[in-house]
Amino acid sequence: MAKASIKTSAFELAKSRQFKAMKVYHNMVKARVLEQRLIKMSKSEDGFFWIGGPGEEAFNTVLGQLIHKGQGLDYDYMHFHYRQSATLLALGMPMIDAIRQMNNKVTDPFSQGRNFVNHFVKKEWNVMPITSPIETQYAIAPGTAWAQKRHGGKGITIVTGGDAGSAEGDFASCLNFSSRPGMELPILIIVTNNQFGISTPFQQVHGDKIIAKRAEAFGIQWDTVDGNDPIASYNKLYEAMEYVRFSRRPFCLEAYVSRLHGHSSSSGAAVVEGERDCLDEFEQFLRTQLMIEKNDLQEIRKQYEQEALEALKQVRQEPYPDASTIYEHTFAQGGN
Ligand SMILES: Cc1ncc(C[n+]2csc(CCOP(=O)(O)OP(=O)(O)O)c2C)c(N)n1
Ligand SMILES: [Mg+2]
Repeated sequence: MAKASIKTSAFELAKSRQFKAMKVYHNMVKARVLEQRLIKMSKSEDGFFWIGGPGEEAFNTVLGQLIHKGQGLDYDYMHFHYRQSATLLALGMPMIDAIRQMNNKVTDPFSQGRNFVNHFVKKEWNVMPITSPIETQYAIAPGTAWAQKRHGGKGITIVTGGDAGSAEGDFASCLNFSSRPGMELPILIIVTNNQFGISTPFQQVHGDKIIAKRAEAFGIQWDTVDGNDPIASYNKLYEAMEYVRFSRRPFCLEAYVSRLHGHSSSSGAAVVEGERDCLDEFEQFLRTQLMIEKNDLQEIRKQYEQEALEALKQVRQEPYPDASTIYEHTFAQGGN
């Protein structure tokens, strides 16, 4: 079988005028380098558990670039999955903050060292808490979309999750709540299909060949996209987001992505042979279509590797949370 690669031509790239190739590349490399650093931390004494997004950098980077970032109903709300580091970086998260959460330091701005890595939350940017129980975000997301429908304006809600999780009832609830006649919601429902739920292959457990097509039964428009191609992803996301933003109706998009290091540190986090690598493919594209030199690309990577290393050195010096704070920010304040 021929090796799959980016199908977009330079002409199509030129057509999508707002796509900034080097800006996308920078963020993709930064995200890959960050995740590789986090994996190394999980194998040394710098972290306990890793889960993250190597293989989703193309799709998640352009998603982040298209989001209207801000606080409150006039901006986009995000209900994300745990493979979304590239999106947070594209929104402006410093690399060091993810490293702080991985190292369980009190300086971690998302959970003060208490949650797993890649479990972001940021009120100022409308990033709702990422949870370990999968798919719950699909049942919750219509809540912000509903508030935005009533509020008016151009803010939309975006929810992401995996293929396996779409088998849970929360996904059906999301389709149902987003499409009630006369109360259709401004929500972009994204499924990132990496063909696996931990160790269960997609083909063994899904009678539905195209997950997004399930939206059709609810009168929701849907589409699929090659999530390994940042240009195709940009164009498709741009169209889908414009549709939701201006029609105030839902849209369901399924992106086919890779899972380059397996499920998590629980499955070893080793490189998986045979998966498409969006970064390799985009580098190839930049070199052949835009004549960018290999050395220049390598320099960019080195720069982010240095940033990640310096960040780790700094984070190692930072304090852990104090045991006395264990019940803060829980339902059982004070432990009662
Ligand atoms: C409600 C719930 N059920 C089961 C699990 C265990 N679990 C963690 S990740 C995962 C697989 C998720 O697969 P998918 O939705 O395809 O997302 P991916 O990890 O592939 O991105 C499962 C079953 C969980 N965390 N929460
Ligand atoms: Mg999956």
